Amino acid sequence: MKKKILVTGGLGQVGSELVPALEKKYGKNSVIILDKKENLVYKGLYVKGDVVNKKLIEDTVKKYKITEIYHLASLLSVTGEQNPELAWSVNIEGLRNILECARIYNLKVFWPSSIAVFGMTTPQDETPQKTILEPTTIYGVTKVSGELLCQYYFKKYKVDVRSVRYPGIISWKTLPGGGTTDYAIDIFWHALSTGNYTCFLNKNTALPMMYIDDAIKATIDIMGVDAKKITIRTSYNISSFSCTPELLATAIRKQNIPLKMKHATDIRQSIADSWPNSIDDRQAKKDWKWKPVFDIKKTVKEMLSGVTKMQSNKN
Ligand code: AKB
Repeated sequence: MKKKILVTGGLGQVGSELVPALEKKYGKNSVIILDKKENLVYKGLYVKGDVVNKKLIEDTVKKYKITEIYHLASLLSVTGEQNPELAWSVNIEGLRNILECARIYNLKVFWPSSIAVFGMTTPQDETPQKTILEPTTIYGVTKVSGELLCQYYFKKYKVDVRSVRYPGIISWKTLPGGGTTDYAIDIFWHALSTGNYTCFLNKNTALPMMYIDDAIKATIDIMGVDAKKITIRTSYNISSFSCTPELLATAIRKQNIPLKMKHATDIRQSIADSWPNSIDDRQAKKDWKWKPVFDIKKTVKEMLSGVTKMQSNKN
């Protein structure tokens, strides 16, 4: 059967880079985006709508004969804290709608979890695959609940749903919105415009990060392996590199970009403090041969050239 892929949140930070990668792999007409944002950029098939609208999802699945869903639509950690009720409804009701459709129409699903599932009681260094999950944010609560819901649908209904826990994702094509790890993107835009950046995290706050190309690779890789290889049906730890604001600023300066950084912490500091410093991803490496390509130096080079391009297009 021909693959027909629905990407919810397809116009967002990850979606806007996943969609072209899927089109490249499976063909131009294989992807349909569902997003509540106004579409000003995507030339392919696009449905405007919200993932909490179950009927719309079901109608879209039937109309386009969807075989797989990449369900990316989600509120992140900071926007979640601003509106916990909305975070619950989008992140949990939205996921349940997708899983229900997957159960009825026998669809394969990718859904991203996050390092936000971890909390203050989790070991913070080389955080294990199986460990204490007591998040402090509503975003983390929805991700833990979502992981368990995915596992439940797999065990009870044999829905082939696969997941990875994204770390902070660093990209330049679209701006992220509402995350705690977003400083690792903002810093490049400021470094290349004013040369000054006021970071909302302390200089020594370590967090797991990943360049977008590796996040896309993990997403496509896990969906491509034989189902028998997937031994974790909650969500896999994946890791690339960890950095602090200070380390990232130093890596930027090493590329001959003068950057002055100050710090003014806010609520995001306490969220970051509850998340791991680094992640143990040996299970993903073992089960489906996960291997990142971008270290901090390569990421900084890509970001500097990408953000420079974006800024010169704007002027
Ligand atoms: C956030 O900061 O909220 C996200 C995440 C780590 O899931 N980038």
